[in-house]
Amino acid sequence: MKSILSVAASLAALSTQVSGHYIFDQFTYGGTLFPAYQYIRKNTNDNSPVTDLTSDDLRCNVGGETGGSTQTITVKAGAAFSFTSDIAVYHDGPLSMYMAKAPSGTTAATFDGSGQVWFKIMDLGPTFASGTATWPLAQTYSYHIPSALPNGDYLLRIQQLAIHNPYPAGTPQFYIECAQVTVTGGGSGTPSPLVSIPGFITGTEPGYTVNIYSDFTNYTVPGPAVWAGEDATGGSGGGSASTPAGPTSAASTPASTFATSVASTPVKTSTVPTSTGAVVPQYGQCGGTGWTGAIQCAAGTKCTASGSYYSQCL
Ligand SMILES: *[C@@H]1O[C@H](CO)[C@@H](O)[C@H](O)[C@H]1NC(C)=O
Ligand SMILES: [Cu+2]
Repeated sequence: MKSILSVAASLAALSTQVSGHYIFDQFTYGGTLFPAYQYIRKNTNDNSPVTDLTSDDLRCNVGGETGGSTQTITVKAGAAFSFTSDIAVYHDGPLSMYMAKAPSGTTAATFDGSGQVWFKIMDLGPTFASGTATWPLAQTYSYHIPSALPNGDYLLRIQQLAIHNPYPAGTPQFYIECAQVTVTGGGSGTPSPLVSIPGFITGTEPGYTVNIYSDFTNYTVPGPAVWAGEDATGGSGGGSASTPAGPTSAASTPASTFATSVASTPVKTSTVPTSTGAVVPQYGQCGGTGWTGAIQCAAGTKCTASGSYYSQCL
């Protein structure tokens, strides 16, 4: 016979599961939204976050040390992809994407993500307007494989850092998944800076400790800087056996896929800028405090922050 305590414990466990949150279980490439976990590592913690800053689970979520039955998808440098969650992200916080090359002797399916191997390819922080922050809450997050990325097997990691329960009373939550990709048509760039996960966020960063409900006027996404040369056209053209990811793939990819786009189902309806809006030309403003205009940069340019107050397409 169950004691009251054990019943309470099972109820608590149940409600932990049910009150879980969201999970990026679907990958889109080449216009196809693939079934859950086909190319994304299957985690074993349902849709719950990781909160331990020292845990290896921060790499590819709980249960994501290796690929299991997850397949690896071939993607072209420069091409667009998306991660989609089961329900739209609804906890305030920034979103980032990282990649790590599988060292020789490993594949995207077998690599555990250990070592100082991770680099960041995109960040999405809040926009500030009239003292109100608007977070990039959505169900689908799109970006592109960096055109300067060398060919090979990579883990492609999405991370939403939920900071809706401010530290230290609350603990920020990491919602993470890893896709397994083989990059072709790549360039000759050298991704940097490289960081280790765990270790890349120590818990002292303002973007981790901030109270978003009090005097919240600027924000820096935690973790390393985004790889600055990710879309630089590779060297002098000779030398590499790989197909340059040049005009061909750029021309066949719509301009919007080169912007940091937040696609579909914004949770906060009124204030999420654009997604259907205009494309901002090179040097045009695409973000910053108070900015409510278009945020999608023209093909070949990227929305780059010059501090929190002004971002332009460069
Ligand atoms: C906002 O900017 C100030 C001044 O640069 C800085 O000290 C603070 O850490 C920033 N806050 C966040 C949350 O990034
Ligand atoms: Cu939650």
